[in-house]
Amino acid sequence: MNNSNFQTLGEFIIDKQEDFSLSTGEFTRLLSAIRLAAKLVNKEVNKAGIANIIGAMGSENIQGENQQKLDVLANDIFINALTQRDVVCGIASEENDDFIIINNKKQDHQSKYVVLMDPLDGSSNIDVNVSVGTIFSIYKRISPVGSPVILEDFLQPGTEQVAAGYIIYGSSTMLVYTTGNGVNGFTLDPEIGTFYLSHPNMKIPEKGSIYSINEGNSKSFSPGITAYLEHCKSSENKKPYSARYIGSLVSDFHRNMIKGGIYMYPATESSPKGKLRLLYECNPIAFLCEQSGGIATDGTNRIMEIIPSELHQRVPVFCGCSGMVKDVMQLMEIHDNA
Ligand code: AHM
Ligand code: MG
Repeated sequence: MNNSNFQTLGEFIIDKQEDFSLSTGEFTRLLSAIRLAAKLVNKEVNKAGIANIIGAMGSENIQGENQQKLDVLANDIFINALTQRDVVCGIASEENDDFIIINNKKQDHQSKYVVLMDPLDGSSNIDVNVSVGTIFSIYKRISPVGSPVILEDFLQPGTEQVAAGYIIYGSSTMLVYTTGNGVNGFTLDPEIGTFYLSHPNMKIPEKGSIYSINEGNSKSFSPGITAYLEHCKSSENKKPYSARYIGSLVSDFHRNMIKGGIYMYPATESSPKGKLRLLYECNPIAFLCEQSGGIATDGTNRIMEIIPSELHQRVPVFCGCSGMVKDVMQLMEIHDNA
């Protein structure tokens, strides 16, 4: 294959920068830092299996350190890539209790962007060789430039996102992102370490026939959700929908976006507010979902309009094809509000 015919992610980012006449290049450099961190995490994820074998044999790495857990390593890689380039003034991560104030080489807190991320979502899947992902979300700070970031810079509703995306470390590695003008997907050529535009202007089908939910929790589902699951399996549809649940949000959402489907994580007995995090998982996925033509809701509210009250807030989530999400919302309206 002659890859030189295809647009690279780097070229795409620069082309888009030219759309903003007042652009300072800071956002372009921020996306470039994420692209670099994605490649570094990809390298680590790909060697996870062999590292385990070496680890199991009692070996240490070259510095004599024990193997670091991959989600912690991914967190460090993203934080380092972002802090070393003066492209963000703060980071909040699913891996850290509190947000991080950044004021590195460029003094006086001059950067205007904050990044919120789940550096390695679904990391329990690593040991069984199943795809995992990084999810990120970018906002402009609301506190004045020149001062340290504050909690309110991170507690903005998803509608304020400047960009959001994910990296899926799968049978191939892809970076998928939006800046509010549609969704574009880039596939990594691992031989030369370059992401190429492979999925321009991604659109989720209006209707689909795949449903993704941890049905093991079904005893604690509301009557509306139970009715929707019956609908998924019923012969009212041309044929029953297919159940597909990887247990790795990025992989389940990515598949549903391409093939058409719905992802659901409702409130359960053990997670009464839902399991997934509003800021690190639901908002960025909701932005991508809407930008590709889908819907993302907590059952009643648009995910991106929820006003966050804490960094690690959890919410129920239903996202995917608009037709499917409308169906489950309608059944919840009928059965759960009675
Ligand atoms: P994590 O952030 O601890 O990895 O948890 C998030 C993951 C999602 O990727 C996935 O969809 C969900 O948790 C699976 O949860 P469950 O095992 O309860 O079905
Ligand atoms: Mg997660």
